[in-house]
Amino acid sequence: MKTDAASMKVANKHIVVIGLGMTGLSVVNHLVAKDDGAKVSVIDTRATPPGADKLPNNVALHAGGWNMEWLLSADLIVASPGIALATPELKAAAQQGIEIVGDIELFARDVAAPVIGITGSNGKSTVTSLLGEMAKAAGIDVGVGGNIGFAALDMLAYDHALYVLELSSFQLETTSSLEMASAVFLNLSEDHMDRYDGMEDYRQAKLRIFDQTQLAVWNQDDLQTKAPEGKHAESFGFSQGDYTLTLSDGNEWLTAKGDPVMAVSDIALVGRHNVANCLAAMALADSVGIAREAQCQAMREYCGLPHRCQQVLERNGILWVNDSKATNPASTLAALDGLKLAGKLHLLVGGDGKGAEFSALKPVLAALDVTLYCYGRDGHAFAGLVDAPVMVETMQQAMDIAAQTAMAGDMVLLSPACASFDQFTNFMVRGETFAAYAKTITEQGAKELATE
Ligand code: UMA
Ligand code: ADP
Repeated sequence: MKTDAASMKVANKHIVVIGLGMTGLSVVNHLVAKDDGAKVSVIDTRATPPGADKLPNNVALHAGGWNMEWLLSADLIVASPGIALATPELKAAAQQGIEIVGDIELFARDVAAPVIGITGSNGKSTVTSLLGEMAKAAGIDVGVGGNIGFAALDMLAYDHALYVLELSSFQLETTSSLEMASAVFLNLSEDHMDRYDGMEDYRQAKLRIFDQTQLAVWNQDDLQTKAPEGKHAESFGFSQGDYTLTLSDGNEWLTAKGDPVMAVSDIALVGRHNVANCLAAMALADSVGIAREAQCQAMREYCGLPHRCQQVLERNGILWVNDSKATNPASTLAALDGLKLAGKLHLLVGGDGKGAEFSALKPVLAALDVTLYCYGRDGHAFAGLVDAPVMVETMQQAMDIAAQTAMAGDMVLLSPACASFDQFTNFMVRGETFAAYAKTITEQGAKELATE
């Protein structure tokens, strides 16, 4: 642990933590473990915040709204990523000069090993976990966490030799002193428009990842990700440039700085977007000296995380695919890219659209034999994309109809282009519900057929 001035900033202070979800709880535990005289209080605007039962006894909680007395008497506010800095209460605190940081800033102040950071609109978790696998294959004691679903501060207790951090734009907004060995901005597409004043505002939040990195890695196919000049020692491009594809004997090869490393056909992950993800992961792996053989081993073996274009069931020749993590239009486009089916596509879309615009899907859907099922709060926003959409209230209703109409060779794909929060706790619960319900209704259908 660092013992410099930065790390001492929280000693003997009144620290108010905003939010008691995964982040808030990790912040509380981190601050309490320091045992340095700081008084820690928590505010969560939800009536029953998820972490309340795990809160240490000596930490006070105000739930169900704001407590301005606590907030405005704080020496330091640690805000969870789910709470916007533009919230009037936080703005009032900022105007009084109270410092507001996030969990990653606290992580930055105490981390004592190299850090690699990954941001972008899509592919963050895939690249983060793949890079983690590469490091493990090289025998490195690596911590993998952040926005991927394991709070960054919870990793510090393990004293890892390397940290691979997935960073959301929300986390980057509240981070100012994270020094990294390398960092990547994978791609930019519309997301979180309910939190940003347009795309440029969102992009600027993501570009903060390059503020203090030795090596900046950006996507040469997406110039919006380009690292600003002069802020870092080195800069590499992927997709085109330093980490790219070359052709050899008619086969595509992942190629690093002119060196053909592995045939694309040997990558275990499926989909064109994952080729770009591999190139980005290779650039980051090189930055900390992970051997090429370890990189290749991970790329040959790693099949990806659940809820990302994951085949969950094949029954009666019908394939059920869970892409619940497709929470914006670009990720749904990635799922449809190059999709070849013997039969029809039954595509389930809808949920919480986060203010997004879905028209980019229209020409892609026009080229497919598809039935579009629109459900959830913003399902109506998809209605104009095809001629005869199936409009329903819930994902399960869409699945019932799909199960009744699908034939051998068809695919039922949940790739909703929306967040899940209108009807589910999170994208994982949505994906698990999809997988479980697919089994239930196809088994029921089989029994009905047997008794006919
Ligand atoms: N909330 C309130 N009041 C509060 C605090 C939170 O209403 O006082 C709401 C938020 O608006 C949000 C929900 O509660 O809808 C969760 O917010 P949170 O900040 O408590 O979230 P955590 O449980 O701490 O989870 C966060 C990330 N979530 C968000 O940024 C919304 C998780 O990423 C991340 O895995 C976790 O920290 C650990 O780092 C999830 C996510 O959806 C997967 N991220 C977004 C994305 O990937 O697009 C950014
Ligand atoms: P993130 O953590 O940024 O949400 P994930 O790796 O979890 O990214 O993938 C989220 C969704 O985006 C999935 O539907 C996945 O298939 C898709 N996806 C993954 N990588 C890319 C990419 N490079 N470009 C577009 N979509 C992608």
